[in-house]
Amino acid sequence: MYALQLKSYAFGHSYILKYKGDKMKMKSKWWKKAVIYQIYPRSFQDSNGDGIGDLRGIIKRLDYLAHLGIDAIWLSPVYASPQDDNGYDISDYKNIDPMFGTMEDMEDLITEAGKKNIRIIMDLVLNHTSDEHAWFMEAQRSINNSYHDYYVWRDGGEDAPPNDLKSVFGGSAWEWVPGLKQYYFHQFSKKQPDLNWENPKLRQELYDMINWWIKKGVGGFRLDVIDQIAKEPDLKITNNGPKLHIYLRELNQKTFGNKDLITVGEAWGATPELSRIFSNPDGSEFSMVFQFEHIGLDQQEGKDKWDLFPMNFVKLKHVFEKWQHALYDTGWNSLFWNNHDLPRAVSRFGNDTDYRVESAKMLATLLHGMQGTPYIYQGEELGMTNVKFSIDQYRDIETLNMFKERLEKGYNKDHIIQSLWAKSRDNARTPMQWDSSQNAGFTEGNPWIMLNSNYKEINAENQVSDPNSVFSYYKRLIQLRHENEVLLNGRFELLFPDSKEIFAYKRVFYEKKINVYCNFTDQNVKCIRNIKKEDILIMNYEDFNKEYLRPYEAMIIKGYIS
Ligand code: TEU
Ligand code: CA
Repeated sequence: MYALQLKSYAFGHSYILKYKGDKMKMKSKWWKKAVIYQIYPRSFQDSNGDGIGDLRGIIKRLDYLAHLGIDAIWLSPVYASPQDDNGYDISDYKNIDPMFGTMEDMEDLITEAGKKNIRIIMDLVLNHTSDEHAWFMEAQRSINNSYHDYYVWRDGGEDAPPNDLKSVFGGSAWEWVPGLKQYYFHQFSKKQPDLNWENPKLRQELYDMINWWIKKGVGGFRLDVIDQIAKEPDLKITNNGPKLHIYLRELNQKTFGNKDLITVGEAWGATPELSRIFSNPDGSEFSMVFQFEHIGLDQQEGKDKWDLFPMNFVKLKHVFEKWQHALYDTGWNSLFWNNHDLPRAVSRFGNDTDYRVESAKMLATLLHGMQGTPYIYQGEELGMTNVKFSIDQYRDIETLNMFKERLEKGYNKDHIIQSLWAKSRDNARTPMQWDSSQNAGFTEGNPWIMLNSNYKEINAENQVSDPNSVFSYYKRLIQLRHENEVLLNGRFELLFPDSKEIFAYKRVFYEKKINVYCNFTDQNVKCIRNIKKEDILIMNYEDFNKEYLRPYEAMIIKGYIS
């Protein structure tokens, strides 16, 4: 196995040497071959019985992650926080919330993970802080306070906000502070005031904080809503503001720019053109961004995610094709189906009843066959599913606000609940399903949010030892990504672009190629392929058939350009 890895590395390298200087550096970046695993700490593993996952819990599960074979963990925020938005409201960037443990636990996690060659990617929230952050407490005291300008303030009369900009979580984006006779701007909850990036002192404080984390030995950063930092609220510009790339280049130069770290910016407003700037191979901004175009295809046009609509499958293919082409050699893609804000992939894009295992593997094949860095969201590797809660079982601020708002607007309650079952962020936040014991081995106490009742059937213990499980399939896929140079470097070519059932594509690297075939339906679909058993790199059925693809069948086949 090791020899094989070396060989493919050597091959990649000789190719690199023939290539232009800049690209040489680029091709050898570790994060291009890496598979990242996202942990939502409060739902991963509790170690002290308080019902909330914590850092000691993660340390306990590092063997599981090493066994899966991932290269890095993206850790959703564990900093001190009032938890209004589950940690995305930070009150102290340089402290760990006691709920999750101590700074010593954090350092242990970095060290222990490092021993298993797993890097820790911190989640940086630089667009806003908590309203309980010391800066905001000061800022609120008086308009002459030196921290006042760390946030975005505007004059206005009571009940007359500067404009009608809305918060992502509902209601106005402006909050009135009577003592100051001013409004502050918040794109998320009112407990998440936006930072003012116009202020160079604020920017420098953020850079110092980031460098402090870099010194602790982290492997990189995921940057929360980073395309929203350069807002111009008077012009109603929230993302991609005119100064965005000036700020990002400064951020890069003052912190991670010359370090061997992975950086991934969350950018809901990213287009392919913008993403070439964000992920420019010259390293001036980030390694890559999360863009969400494939995530918005199952909602009514011009409406929001709650307004459900059947997904346009052909469009999905073309969206992936567009991004694969656009960033080839000019940037880098991140590959993901889900995260802590999104529904479970198998429920959303697959079939979580009759073909749960097949479709979970199919989705994994489809994504991991493309060019980019794949992200696995905790539990995805088990084929965990969405949950059908009643309203009192939901915990997420976005969900609860939306429910209230839509009820007030006169929406039918059952209709709202249908939207929540499909799209609530809590679908992704039910506790990790470790085994079939009480609370799935997540906690010995009362879990902060209910478990998905299917944990006796879907859990890690069942799957780790089963060679046919979703888990074992992910493990093999990850291995393949580490070894296969066509997966790393090959260009992308969509096959059967108009098929309404099959998602298939080629990856081509010099004379080598691979073909990826995925059936997106629960029917047999005709698809004639000339396959030899020895060329199959991975497949989700035990045998193969040259004439048709069975329900949710998927395979990756290697070959040569003839
Ligand atoms: O998410 C950004 C964001 O815009 C989401 O809130 C998204 O709009 C929503 O989930 C889709 O309906 C990031 C974090 O990932 C999220 O968890 C935070 O709540 C948010 O930023 C604020 O920090
Ligand atoms: Ca705990």
